[in-house]
Amino acid sequence: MFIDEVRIYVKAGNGGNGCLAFRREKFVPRGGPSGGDGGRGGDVIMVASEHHNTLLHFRFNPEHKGQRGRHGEGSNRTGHEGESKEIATPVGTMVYDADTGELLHDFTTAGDRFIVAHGGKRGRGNARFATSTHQAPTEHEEGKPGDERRLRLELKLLADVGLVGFPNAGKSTLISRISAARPKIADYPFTTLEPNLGVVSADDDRSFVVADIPGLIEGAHLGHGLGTQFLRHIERTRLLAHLVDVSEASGRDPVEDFEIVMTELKSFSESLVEKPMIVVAAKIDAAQDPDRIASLERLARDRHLPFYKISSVTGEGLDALKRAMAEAVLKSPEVKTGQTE
Ligand SMILES: Nc1nc2c(ncn2[C@@H]2O[C@H](COP(=O)(O)OP(=O)(O)OP(=O)(O)O)[C@@H](O)[C@H]2O)c(=O)[nH]1
Ligand SMILES: [Mg+2]
Repeated sequence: MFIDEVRIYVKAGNGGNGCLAFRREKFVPRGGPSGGDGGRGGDVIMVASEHHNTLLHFRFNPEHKGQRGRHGEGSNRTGHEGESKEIATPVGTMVYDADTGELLHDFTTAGDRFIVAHGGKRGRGNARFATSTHQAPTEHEEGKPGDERRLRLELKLLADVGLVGFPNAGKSTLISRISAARPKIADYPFTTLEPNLGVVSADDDRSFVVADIPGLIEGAHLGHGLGTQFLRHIERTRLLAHLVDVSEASGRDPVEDFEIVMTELKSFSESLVEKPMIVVAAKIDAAQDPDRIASLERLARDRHLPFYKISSVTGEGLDALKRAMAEAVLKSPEVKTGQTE
């Protein structure tokens, strides 16, 4: 299951205080109590929106507050209610109380609303306390504080781009360079045991989600290595980025690596190999022999697949690859079928 996560702080508005006042009018010797009530504090309300696919906007904006209610005034004037604060969140967001871990709400449909912090109650003014035997009350209440909460938001994401390739090809290193994801990286195969997700922001406002999954080896469909079960996590992606280690250190041939991974993808599902694919020559900083890169490039050309060269160590080619991914994601239709979680 793909998860993106943020923590936010919400504070509803405090209720306004009730007022203590007595009417003072010319020719009216004993005016009664006239302190108005305070206004209610504004709520903080989360609203599920179709226009958001990530929790990224919360990272830059982690605090949300409702407006406080105004205090009551003399002449029985009630204070204004505080304005509620609405915050948009993607459909699929689950809201937890960050302190207790309790699940507060699961947003499943667009337009769904949920109050995450209730505004404070208003305080009553002294006019409210008058009775026939108690005509000059001085009691009046303070407004109550609004709810204050720390929330943890979780989003079950579907990735747009899947990274595939041999173990050790540099998939996790790549996602760590282009997103905030910090997966384990190590110089041995099968470092990644579970999919990692990263949200990548392209130049403008656009962002997309990349899934880094375990590596594939020959015979994976027979259970070799980590098998192919985890490939279901990328069945709904719009695009695959196929990383091939072109450095000498791999001890294998890039073109052969490519074909082996394609065979494994195909034996898992025909639809995987039919997805748009970008071929990525990885670790070019460590490739002494230019032929290793050239042969892979030729293969990509023969198959009419876009080809990019990168080094996650020097950063070469990363911006171009990011842009190419963003454009391909934009162009490819959303994949509706075959979802498994
Ligand atoms: N020289 C060089 N080394 C790299 C580059 N990218 C990754 N590496 C190294 O390659 C090794 C494997 O990197 P990972 O990112 O863990 O590879 P992976 O594809 O995620 O591997 P698995 O999770 O095992 O499938 C690490 O030692 C990285 O430091 C690169 O661009 N250049
Ligand atoms: Mg990895």
